Amino acid sequence: MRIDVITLFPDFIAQSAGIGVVGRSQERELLTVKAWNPRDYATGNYRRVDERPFGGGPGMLMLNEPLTACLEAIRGDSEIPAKLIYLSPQGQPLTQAKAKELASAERLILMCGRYEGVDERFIERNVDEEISIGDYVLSGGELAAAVIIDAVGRLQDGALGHADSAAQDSFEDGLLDCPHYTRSEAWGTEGVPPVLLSGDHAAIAKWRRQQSLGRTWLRRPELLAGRPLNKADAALLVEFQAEHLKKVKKP
Ligand code: 9D3
Repeated sequence: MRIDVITLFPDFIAQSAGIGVVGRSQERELLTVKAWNPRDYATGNYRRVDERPFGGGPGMLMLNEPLTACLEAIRGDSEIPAKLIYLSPQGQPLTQAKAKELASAERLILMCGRYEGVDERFIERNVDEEISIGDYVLSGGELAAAVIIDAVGRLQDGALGHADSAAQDSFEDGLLDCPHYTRSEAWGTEGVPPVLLSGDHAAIAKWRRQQSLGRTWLRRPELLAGRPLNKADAALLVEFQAEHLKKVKKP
């Protein structure tokens, strides 16, 4: 897969896509991330990339011409067709389902806004999808692009090791992860649920599933709302809820 990114901060994109699972995906040529700077397509002595909005008011917009020239250069750099995705607070929220859909494309172009954003006509003419990463205010689209590159890059075939195969992910089955424990010189096994030390793999799997269900119920009940549980899961959750009630009701 290839991802081209339009950004006034190409170094940030290159750096963030250079680490961890995504960095390794690039080294193994499962993924290529290329950042393009509209400033390189700006004209005049000042190479301006911002402009005042029609109608006045505070703040600037991205200047259209450098964006258009940059996009043309990107489209000309490869024959592979690509959707243009604009990262913006007005977009559809990113989900794991959307990440999967994007991960199946051969090529994507991500556009990061700065200032107050992009001329609506540029969006109408060029943008295929608008995506937000959540309901909070960022100062530009770069962190959102890095999030998408990470979510999509790790889904490329062969990117993940066995341990965190995509099928094991929290959200893959719509539940939060169970708690984890490891060796500690200082803490020993104190506070570690005994079942994890039992060596009984079936009991451990059952406990983990129950913790996933229970924590989802406690912390993110909306994830369970539209989701019928099978008999085994329903029984595990009822047992967790009973245990939880005992704990919180103790005088
Ligand atoms: C005057 C109101 N503006 C500033 C408070 C609106 C505004 C413009 C530009 C708010 C944020 C931004 C920059 N944000 C992004 O480019 C962005 C973003 C985000 O802020 N939140 C969640 N997802 C995304 S994706 C791109």
